[in-house]
Amino acid sequence: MVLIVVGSDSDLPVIKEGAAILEKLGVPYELTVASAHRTPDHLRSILKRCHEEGVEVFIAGAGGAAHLPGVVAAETIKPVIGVPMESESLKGLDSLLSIAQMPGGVPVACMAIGKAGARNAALHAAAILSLSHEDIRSALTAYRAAQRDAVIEKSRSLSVRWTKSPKP
Ligand code: RP5
Repeated sequence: MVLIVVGSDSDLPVIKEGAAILEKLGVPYELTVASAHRTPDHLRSILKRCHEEGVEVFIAGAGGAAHLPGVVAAETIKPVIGVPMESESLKGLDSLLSIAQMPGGVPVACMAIGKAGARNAALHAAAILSLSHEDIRSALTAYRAAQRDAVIEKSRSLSVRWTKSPKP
């Protein structure tokens, strides 16, 4: 249902955070490495195959002059979610702006830089799929409920409660 593509194997530790969430939600996905500038033909052939196989949402992660999500979006009308990778020199600001600032006409949904973005890309892909897949809608609803319960539990265990009135 989802193709996750990253521009380099150096992006894998980050994007795997998102892949783990798709697994948790029971969303079938393929994870691959293909670069818009280093392997353009390879990328195009992967996208063509994924189209034929019925992939419904694309997640593309890249860093620096991060044109990979835009190039993926150029090849499909299906939703494309971009994950800006943290770059060494500009800490991912370059990646963020490259992905977010797509000129009007060919959209890419841009997530946050790094691991938070990778996780949110998976959750956003699941949200899109949940419009037409009941099982994913249930899994996503359960995920949100578990997240809420975990925060409430942490809040309970951390809260300082007055046992006596504070001295004036
Ligand atoms: C981009 O260049 C990749 O997405 C990666 O984030 C960045 C650096 O790639 P490597 O030089 O580590 O292969 O294409």
